[in-house]
Amino acid sequence: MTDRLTRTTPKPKAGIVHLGPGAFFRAFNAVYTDEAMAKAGGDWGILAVSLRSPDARDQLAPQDGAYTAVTLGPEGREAQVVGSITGCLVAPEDPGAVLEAMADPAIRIVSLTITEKGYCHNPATGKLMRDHPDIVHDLEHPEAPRSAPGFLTAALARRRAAGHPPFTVLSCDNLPSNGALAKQVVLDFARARDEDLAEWIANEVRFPATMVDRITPATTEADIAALEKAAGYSDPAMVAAEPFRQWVIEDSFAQGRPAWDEVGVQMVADVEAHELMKLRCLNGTHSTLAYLGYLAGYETIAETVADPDFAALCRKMWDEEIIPTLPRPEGEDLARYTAALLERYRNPGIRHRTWQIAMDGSQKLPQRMLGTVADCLDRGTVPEGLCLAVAGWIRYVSGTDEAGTPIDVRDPMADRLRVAATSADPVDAVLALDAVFPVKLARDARFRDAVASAHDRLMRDGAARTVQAYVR
Ligand code: CS2
Repeated sequence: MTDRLTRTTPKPKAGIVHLGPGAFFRAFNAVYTDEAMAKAGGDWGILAVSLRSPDARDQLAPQDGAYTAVTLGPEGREAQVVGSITGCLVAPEDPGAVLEAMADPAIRIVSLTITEKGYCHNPATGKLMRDHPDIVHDLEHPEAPRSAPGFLTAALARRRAAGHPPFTVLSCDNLPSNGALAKQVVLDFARARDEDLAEWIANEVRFPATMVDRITPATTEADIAALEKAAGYSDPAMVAAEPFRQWVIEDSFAQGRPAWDEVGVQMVADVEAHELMKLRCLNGTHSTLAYLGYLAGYETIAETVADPDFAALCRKMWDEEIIPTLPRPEGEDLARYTAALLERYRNPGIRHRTWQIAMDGSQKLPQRMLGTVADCLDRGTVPEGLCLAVAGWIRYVSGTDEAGTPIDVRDPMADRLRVAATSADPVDAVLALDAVFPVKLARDARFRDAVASAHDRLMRDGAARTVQAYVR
């Protein structure tokens, strides 16, 4: 039998509860926090909470919370054992235990990586969806919630009732103004329960914004086997990510924070310019490559950008469409940033599947592409590359690829999207979905016509030839 991983450092005391213990959290928040504690101390261990599946707990518990973070560089791999996780709870098994942990005054930060759809908001308006099934449930059962807004509100209510100061809510998802969005959904939820509670939250709780960046594909059996071969132990909780990482945080914490600034985190007064740069340059082209690359038959991002036409597609979109809409964040050079991005996409050590990134497009498109499109239109230009990407998404969510094979489309709106994208008039039917497309944009004939013509072309010539025609 192969050996198991064991803890190499003493277990810290928990100061953070983290919702969403997936691969990204384990390659990012938990690593930075581990390094910050090693450097500067502090009781900032992390109690991880899964809102859905027991997988993370089942993998982490036998290892007492320890796991291996592997860095996959173009020239090889490096491994580090991470000890910042103190335990892992599975919310559906015992929501009361999660609330109790969040209400404990030793917890000073509750951080989130729950993906876009975890906020239960309308992506086009940023408001809480009152008719979301989890929100309906949580308003009826506030002490046994399912959703992140439900847990945050109930835990804050307990702290207020007990006279404890609130925790800081730290959103680490790829959403613009993620702090303000987290605040919005929590306040919308709290208002539906108790106006006084909502007012207390509005006045007392900090919701700093963050920009997070590290490419971290889902861990595969092959990753686990490779680590086992190299290190001599089997670690099902391991993660593998690229060498690059960047975390920019608005420095607004009511009760302290780990010494993240000592391990490379940028603590700043305003995150917005960094956030826009990352969401539009990285996530915008990532999603573009995901839809068009998948349709062209490519399995990973590295394979997609090995095709020179797809690499040229990114370059052209950055130079002509995306960068002109961006303010320059302090300390960044956008030409250098995007050149480095292409190298990150090319990293052959990272097998990031186009199918994985293609997930949840209805929740991702607004901040990744549509804001840029709207800004271009306001400036009087039609961003053909982004319109092609939107058309690629419409083609993708129809649920059948270019060879007629079904696509496993994962999206909370998958059914509605398929109906719209396979209707007689797919582009108009999809643009009419106002949870995704702001009405002003959907009504802009320049946008509509560019998407429609790209969609016609995709249907006629396929993705590879359409991309080629766009870049040449
Ligand atoms: C990706 C992101 O899956 C996706 O949608 O675009 O997870 C991306 O890898 C990260 O934002 C990189 O920081």
